[in-house]
Amino acid sequence: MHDYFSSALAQTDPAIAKALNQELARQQTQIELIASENIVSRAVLDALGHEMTNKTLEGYPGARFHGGGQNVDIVEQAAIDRACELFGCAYANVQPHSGSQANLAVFFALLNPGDKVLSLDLAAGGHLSHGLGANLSGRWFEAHHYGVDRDSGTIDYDQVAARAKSVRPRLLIAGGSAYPRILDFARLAEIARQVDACFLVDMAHIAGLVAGGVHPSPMPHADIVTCTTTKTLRGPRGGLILAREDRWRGKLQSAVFPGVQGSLHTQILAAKAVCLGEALQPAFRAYARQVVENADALSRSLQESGIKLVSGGTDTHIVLLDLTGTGLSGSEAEALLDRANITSNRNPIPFDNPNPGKWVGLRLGVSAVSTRGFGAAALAELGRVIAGLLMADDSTRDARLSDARATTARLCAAHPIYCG
Ligand code: DSN
Repeated sequence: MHDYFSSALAQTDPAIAKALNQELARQQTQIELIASENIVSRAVLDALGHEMTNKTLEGYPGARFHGGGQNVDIVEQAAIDRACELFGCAYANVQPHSGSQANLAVFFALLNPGDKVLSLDLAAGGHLSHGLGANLSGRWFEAHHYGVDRDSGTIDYDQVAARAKSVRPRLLIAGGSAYPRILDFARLAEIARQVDACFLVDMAHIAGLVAGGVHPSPMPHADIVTCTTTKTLRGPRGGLILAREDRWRGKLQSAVFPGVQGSLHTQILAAKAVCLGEALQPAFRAYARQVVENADALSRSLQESGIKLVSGGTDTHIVLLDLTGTGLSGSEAEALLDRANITSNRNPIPFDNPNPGKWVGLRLGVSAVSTRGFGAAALAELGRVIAGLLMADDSTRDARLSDARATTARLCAAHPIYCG
């Protein structure tokens, strides 16, 4: 007989408990190199699993549509205050359920259906919520894109300026999911000003690097900034909307609720507050420094081993491999690394085939392994192992896979997670 309030999941639902345990074991024994992933603290996990999940609440602190919200008010206000302190902004909305929801709310706040937006092309590292045809942002708004220079793989700001002059967008968007280089926020803001566009920076991937002081902040330049609390910020799944000035408050508050969302994910608000509090600690700056040092070590090691990188390197946590010289597609490379217990994802590279099955990019990111305690020497070793696998032929592949598995096991054992 199970007791509803006290029986553990393993007793009440063994099938799901087993899958969860297998997932924990997978994370403990695999090297996580997906650039959008990280490893949250026990404190964040405690908040995520808290009974606060039972609370239904709409509205904002002090102005709710349900009773009993006093404790969630404390949590949400703490998250707002910490976000403002961390990023140096006057406005923060901590309710978006994801980065895409945050972007959708900004579209809803600033644009009318059919208005023009100008954003980084998906294959050049942009994001689907910035105007992809299959996404609401591209279906209900007129999306135009700028790309990167074919030779350097980096944004050609003159081209962005020319595109902005011809398109005349209402919203210029910077940021994305796979651009490995520092963005020139001042230049992009100037381009937006010249065409009377609002300037949105989606810093989902780099928020933790900005918070940790190793990437320039978009805050002095952007009208509005969105991000996720996952990825480099090392928190729960969810989004934030931030603004340097308070002038957008009314529009943004009502765009999130009731515009595109209803009630809060209350336990996630608590986890966001915890992660933002962690990011304000000096240890977070050390973590952020380690992330860029590790990405640099991985990028150098891959290149020294003969692998080509988009833009020739990285300034962030992202390393984007151009597999054209290896004969592998992104999917094949992803599957090969998976056999060595290294997790990654296929990705387009600039000017890539639109068919995902034919993409020739592989995206790696070093946030999770940096959280885990890997240093630059481990990343250099991983670079050699990965390059060896990607360039193996039929006569060498099995031996290299076996060596790679041994390396993965050794590194994971040396840097355990969630023990005890
Ligand atoms: N945008 C996706 C990524 O970067 O992997 C999910 O966050």
